[in-house]
Amino acid sequence: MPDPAALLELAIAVASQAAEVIRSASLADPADVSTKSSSTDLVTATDRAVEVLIVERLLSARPDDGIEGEEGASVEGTSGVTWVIDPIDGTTNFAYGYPAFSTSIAAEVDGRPVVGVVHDPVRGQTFSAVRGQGARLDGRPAAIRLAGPPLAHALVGTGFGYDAGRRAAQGAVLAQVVPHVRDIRRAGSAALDLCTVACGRLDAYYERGLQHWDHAAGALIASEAGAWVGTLEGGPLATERTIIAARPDLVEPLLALLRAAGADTMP
Ligand code: LIP
Repeated sequence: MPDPAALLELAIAVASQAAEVIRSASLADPADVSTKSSSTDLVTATDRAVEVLIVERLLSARPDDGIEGEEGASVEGTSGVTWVIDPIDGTTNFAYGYPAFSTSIAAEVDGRPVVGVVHDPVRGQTFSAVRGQGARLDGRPAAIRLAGPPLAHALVGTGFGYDAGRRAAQGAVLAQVVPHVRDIRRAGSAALDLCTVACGRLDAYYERGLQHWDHAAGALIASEAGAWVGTLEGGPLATERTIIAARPDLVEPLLALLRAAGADTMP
């Protein structure tokens, strides 16, 4: 078993180096922005450059590790450790200069996250967790709001996919959810949303269609902070499921509300 503290230290250092590139990036040249899975799914030259930097730094420190990156980096490792990387989570925000995006780096051992780091280059904040050792914000313990308002007064985060059909279905579910909560927040970065629950700035978050790299680090941070992290449909976190992170006391009413809203039958 690799030393989790060493993996954490490496991930934090590399995420901070990535932040320097992100902060100094300019998207002046329109060619720097292109699309992927749909016309609304943006990728920038900075996403790609930051992923190359992160992979270089991780593999120069740990050459036998594996890599799974959003922008295509894929390395089969021999050490049992695989790094799951989202160089810029919230790329649409980044491309617009809308200040809500992050770098997400998780270390998984035999498919299980053991270390998670989410760095917010706009606020200069680093969320982190080691499995079984709690969550931290800038090195200080971070925890969910243990007690708080009932669902009707809960602040809930969510998000929408890049496929128009799925967006329509997510909008229909949201129309059913909004009257039954305090309000909704749509930040645009799942990794940040999960960390926002982890430090009590949101009471709950749910989204369907997230990729592994969107949630690998943030889900560990939220669960180590005391949140219930799971899926509406039951079973492990997966793209075809609705991922939820919430104060434990909100889980049952939130699951019931999402089911009543048809979230478990969305495309
Ligand atoms: C984004 C997620 C966000 C979701 C977007 C997109 P990306 O990831 O963080 O929660 O609503 O559709 O998936 O594409 O910016 O890495």
